[in-house]
Amino acid sequence: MEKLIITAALVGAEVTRQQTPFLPLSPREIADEAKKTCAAGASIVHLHMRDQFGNPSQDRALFAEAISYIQAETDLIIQVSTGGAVGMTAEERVQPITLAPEMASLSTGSVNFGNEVFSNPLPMVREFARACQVHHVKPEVEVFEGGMIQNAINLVKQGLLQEPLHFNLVLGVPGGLPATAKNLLFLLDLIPSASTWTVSGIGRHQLSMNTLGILLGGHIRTGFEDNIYYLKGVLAEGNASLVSRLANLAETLERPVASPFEARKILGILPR
Ligand code: KMH
Ligand code: ZN
Repeated sequence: MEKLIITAALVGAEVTRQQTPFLPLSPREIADEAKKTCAAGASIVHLHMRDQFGNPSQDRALFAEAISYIQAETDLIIQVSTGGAVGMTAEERVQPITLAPEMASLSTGSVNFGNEVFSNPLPMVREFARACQVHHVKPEVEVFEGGMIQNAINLVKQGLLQEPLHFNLVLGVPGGLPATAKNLLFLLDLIPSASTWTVSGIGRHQLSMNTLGILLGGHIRTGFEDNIYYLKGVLAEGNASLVSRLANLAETLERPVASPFEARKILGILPR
């Protein structure tokens, strides 16, 4: 099996300081958190930003500030979000791609998201895929439902995505595909055989989905974006504690953890 890539999704768009006091918010806090997760075994950070009030923001300048700290202080692969938060416009969401990070998330379809809808009409998805091409950004295809995989395959046929694709299979979003082993295997059956993949489990499903990812030869995503608890009722005191638990588990299961350099090789990302 390949070495294991651990992605740390540090902050997301939905979690609040009321829910956990350990949530990083400012670019400086997010960069400090990135450094700690790097030391713990992460090789990719998935980034969202927050404004001065802690609200989700896709502001280019906020991303630029956090990215400049992270690049100066670590060799992490930076993956910006193009998902942003429910209700944001396409113009808002696409902003961080123009900074030409190494990676960006790209959701290839719409899904119910709690009581709301995470809306990704195909013309907008095509526009984001084109922006990734223009800025030489490797997309991570975010999948919340099986149909999103076929949409990604169609984008390959249209020349807007290149194989091998890299997927993040997100299970357990309320309104999306539930987090079960059977559903993960169902999604794995749908992705093209040359693809790489990572798995995210939401809330209490994070550890079980990550464990399956390690055992099945995929890669894994953890972090506060998906889950804030270390154990039932016990908050994780930082993203790094979630990362190091997985790094230890992977070592126990004899699946060595990839460095950022090794992760670039696995994903076919050329060093800048
Ligand atoms: N915040 C969610 C609505 C992404 O980063 O690409 C969408 C999301 C996906 O977080
Ligand atoms: Zn995200």
